[in-house]
Amino acid sequence: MSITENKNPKTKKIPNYDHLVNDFQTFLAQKNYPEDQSNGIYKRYVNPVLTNKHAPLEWRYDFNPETNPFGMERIGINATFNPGAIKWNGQYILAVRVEGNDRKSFFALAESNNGVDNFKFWDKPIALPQTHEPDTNVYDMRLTKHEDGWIYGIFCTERKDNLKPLDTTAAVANAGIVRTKDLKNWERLPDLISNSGQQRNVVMHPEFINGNYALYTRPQDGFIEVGKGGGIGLGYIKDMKNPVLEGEKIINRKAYHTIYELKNGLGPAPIKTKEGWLHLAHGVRNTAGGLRYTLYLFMTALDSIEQVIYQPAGYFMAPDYKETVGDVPNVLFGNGWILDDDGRILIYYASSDTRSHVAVSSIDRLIDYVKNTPQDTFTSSGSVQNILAQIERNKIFKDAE
Ligand code: M1P
Repeated sequence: MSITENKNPKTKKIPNYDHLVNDFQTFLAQKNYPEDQSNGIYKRYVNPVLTNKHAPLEWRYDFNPETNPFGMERIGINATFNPGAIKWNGQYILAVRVEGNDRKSFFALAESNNGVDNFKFWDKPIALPQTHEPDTNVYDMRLTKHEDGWIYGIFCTERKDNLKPLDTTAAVANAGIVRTKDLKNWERLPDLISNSGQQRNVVMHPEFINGNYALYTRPQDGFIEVGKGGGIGLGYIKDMKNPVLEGEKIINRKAYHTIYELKNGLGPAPIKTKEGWLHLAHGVRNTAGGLRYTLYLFMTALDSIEQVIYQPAGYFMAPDYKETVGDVPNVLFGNGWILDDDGRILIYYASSDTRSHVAVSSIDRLIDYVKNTPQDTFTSSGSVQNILAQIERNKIFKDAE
């Protein structure tokens, strides 16, 4: 196909963006609704809260007719996923992993006044300050409002593994750290210094523990494989300007024949409840169809954050049929949630590394869920025993009918 350019300035058409702008505004104004069906634990909302179509037109189009005579999209946005979350000045803010068609991801904040629809990106993405060793790619920011008065953003920074110069896929992952007081000005701190070769899924605990910062980690041997390491770790840092991780130990291990058999990692910072610290995490297992990522919950003790006191068996949320489809199929990943003033918990999660969603529950429901859902027995016969015991307990209700 050949394109003939109209070189006559009198008859030259100027691209008209009115239609695009109107469609974009209509799209952003769409209402979202909870699904009719629920398991009583949480309710999913029907529409994703953020997709690549939410990216502002100014990011994607060059509106100058001289430099963009065909009105073409210049910079494509591929995906908007794995958002960190915070409620700030009454607004629900997501720190989104936005990925361009060039595969690079970056962070951009999106805001809504109700947390379930009408999310709108701020005008500009975050221009992340760099360390002496520039990031090649950054992703999955966890936001923690710490009692020291700062909001910390801990994310994965990925760089080429220079020890394997001939392998163009070899990478090293570590935790990058920024902090802010207004979500506009970000101070970059040095990257995490730990004993592990690689780190991903690093999350800051919101309170000091014995005067130290506490960080959840996920030490791993390789970029993808956790190897002989893995599990959700916990370590301590004295000074965030020199973030040397000390005393790292695994508090939530991966285990054979579970949903976190291959690897696991913490999601957002835990929520403090009257019963303990509530955690959202992801577990990964291998299947004939590739890796499957699901979300699970556990709770640690208020007086000892290293101690898991409740952990229901199996997953809390798994990809539904639509969610299994995307760039990396069969993945749910959640690194942001908000405890609202009325006890609602808005769980932000992404499906298949492509788009972001919300599901809503409450603090009371999730405490009940972690305390009263049977724990893993690690055997089929144990699972059957759990069902038989429940049937037995239910008898008195059936007999009373
Ligand atoms: O592709 C699924 C996820 O893979 C990684 O998570 P993890 O380190 O736990 O395997 C991350 O790249 C994450 O962003 C991604 O969603």
